[in-house]
Amino acid sequence: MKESQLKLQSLIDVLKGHDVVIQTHNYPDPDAIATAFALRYLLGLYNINARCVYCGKIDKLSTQLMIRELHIDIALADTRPPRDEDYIITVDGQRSNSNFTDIPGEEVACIDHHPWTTSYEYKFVDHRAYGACATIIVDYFLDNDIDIPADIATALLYAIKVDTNNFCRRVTEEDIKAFAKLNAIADLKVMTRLGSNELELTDLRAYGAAIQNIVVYDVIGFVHIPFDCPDGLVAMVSDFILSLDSVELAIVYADRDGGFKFSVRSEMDDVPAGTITKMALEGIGDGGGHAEMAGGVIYPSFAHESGHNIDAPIRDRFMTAYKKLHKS
Ligand SMILES: [Mn+2]
Repeated sequence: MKESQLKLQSLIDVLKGHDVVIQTHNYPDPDAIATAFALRYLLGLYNINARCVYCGKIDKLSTQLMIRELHIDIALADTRPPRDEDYIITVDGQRSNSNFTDIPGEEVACIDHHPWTTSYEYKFVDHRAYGACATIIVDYFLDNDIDIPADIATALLYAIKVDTNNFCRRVTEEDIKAFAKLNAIADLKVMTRLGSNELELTDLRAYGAAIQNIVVYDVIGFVHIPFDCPDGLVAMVSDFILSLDSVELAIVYADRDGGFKFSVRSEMDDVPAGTITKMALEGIGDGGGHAEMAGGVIYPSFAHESGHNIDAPIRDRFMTAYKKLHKS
């Protein structure tokens, strides 16, 4: 039997007879949403009743467009909270990650592609270091010879495209295989519409601030966006700064509820984004993630202590961590 046949079977065994809630990470992105959407359909084929929930907000218009165009049924967890006896599957992230709100119900399963950081013991785990979490679900369909409906194929295809930054980030052979299969089924008109609506007019304010405020030390580009913006936008600005030829490490942060929200990108082998973010924010916040991309926060209490001059201590912390990691 193929790996994904066994995996799907053992997931079904765990869930059988329970009401299931599929929880994405907070402020879900296309990968989290597509994974939940496709998994719900798949479980339905095995007579398991599941629904998809998230916490936070769906803050990007292109992600809202994806939900509308593909008729994806996902709701705020608060609108109908799970019951304590419900079984929860966390997708595209793990319980006790800072971007997973603890909702009622028992977390029994996790399907994720991020570095494994939780010590929580799930009854079922499918963790694979693919470029997109969606690719794991595609394997379930393919290895079990299950047809993929067009809406679901389109969501999964878009998820892989976005999460791998158009096949430029952490792509594996499985992502490419999945993409090839999905491309033959997906609604390519919807794909085009999603792809051509990724930038919003209000996003330009953040890009404008980035262009104005960028400071480059060595190969590190620092940007402070002096207002609150959605996580996805901070990430897009970080990608944008990394695309500068002189920048190999992008550190972008925006004001958030009296503290700061970080998005970090690295193309340096010896300076993983997750590691430097964790080191730099230790004691004043929290952070972590992949070698190429990471996120983090500074708590409001620290931002208060530092008063107006917040940029200098932030840069110092990252430079100190950088010097420890970077050889030569
Ligand atoms: Mn993902």
